[in-house]
Amino acid sequence: MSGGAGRESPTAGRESLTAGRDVAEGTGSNASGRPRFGPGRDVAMLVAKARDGDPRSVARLISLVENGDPALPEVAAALAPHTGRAEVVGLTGSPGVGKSTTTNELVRALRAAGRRVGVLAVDPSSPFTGGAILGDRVRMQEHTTDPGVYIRSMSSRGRLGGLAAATPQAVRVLEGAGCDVILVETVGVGQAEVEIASLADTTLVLLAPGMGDGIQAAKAGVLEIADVFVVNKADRPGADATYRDIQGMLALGERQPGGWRPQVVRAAAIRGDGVDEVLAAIEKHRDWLAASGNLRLRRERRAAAEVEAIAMGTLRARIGSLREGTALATLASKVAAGEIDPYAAADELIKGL
Ligand SMILES: Nc1nc2c(ncn2[C@@H]2O[C@H](COP(=O)(O)OP(=O)(O)OP(=O)(O)O)[C@@H](O)[C@H]2O)c(=O)[nH]1
Ligand SMILES: [Mg+2]
Repeated sequence: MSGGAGRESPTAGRESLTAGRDVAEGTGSNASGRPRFGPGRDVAMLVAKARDGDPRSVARLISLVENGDPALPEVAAALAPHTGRAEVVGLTGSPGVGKSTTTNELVRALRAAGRRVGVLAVDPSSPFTGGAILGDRVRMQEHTTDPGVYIRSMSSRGRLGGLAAATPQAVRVLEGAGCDVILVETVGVGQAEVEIASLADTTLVLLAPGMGDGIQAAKAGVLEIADVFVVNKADRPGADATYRDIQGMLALGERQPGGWRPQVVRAAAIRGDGVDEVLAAIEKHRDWLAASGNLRLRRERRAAAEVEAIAMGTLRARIGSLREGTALATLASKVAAGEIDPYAAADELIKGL
């Protein structure tokens, strides 16, 4: 496995598997000159190569996920036996708080410990890969030639269900490719980030002094999802005040007996300071998860959300296609004419799905 992020061309891996397949029925290779795939075998082959650590295959699989390719059920089935073991760590927080810098340092420390690391930088707010992602790449460049690290940016590209639905699948790809630890960075502190963060075993919420983050975090419900708070930019004035704010807020919060008390760690990621402490807090949380039975619970909750997101996506697509069919039109004219009530019509519609 190698750092696909640094080498990948901007369009690499973007064509869908089905597109490749269409071309494969033509002249022998697709437009980009890649060898063609035969139906059925292509997914198995891609997954096998990804498992061997081929970064291009990992990149293509994640592109399939990102684009909502019709081959996804097949991909998920091929990956399933190889998933469920990696540690997933989410990093979230306001723009510019230092998520990528911290991620970069965590990657360095994890690599030094011999772990294989995957990084997903997820931007729920922008439909296209933009500047923030480029920044991420620059920030993490030192790892892009390390075969033990796979870095990938994802944007929503207008996909139905958004990144909240796609991210768990991308995590599965990285797990399948042999990553021991997967770091998921999401920008901002909105609802989408909360959803994405909730797929992690351990969620880090980053704050920085002078950004009014304490209040922001409380507002956005981020307090509930944080397992570890990282007060980054501790080299700047005001870090102690931010630290005290968070501690104060935590003191007010109620916890069940034996529940997890979020850790608060000070760091200056830009200098690599505090990174060992962040890792120690992650490990401590992981130990608590395992000892308390919460690891299994969290993962089951995550799987439930994943299944639900896929089912909702399927239902939404089917309901969407009903609009084009006659069933809805027929029911609508009956409702408009007062022949049946809209609830009965909705029941009728659902029965027909
Ligand atoms: N002073 C100081 N600056 C830092 C520290 N960590 C990161 N920065 C700087 O803060 C800026 C933003 O850092 P990033 O790591 O890109 O932040 P981010 O949260 O990933 O940003 P987005 O992905 O755009 O939301 C950069 O200029 C970093 O060099 C730190 O510990 N101290
Ligand atoms: Mg970033």
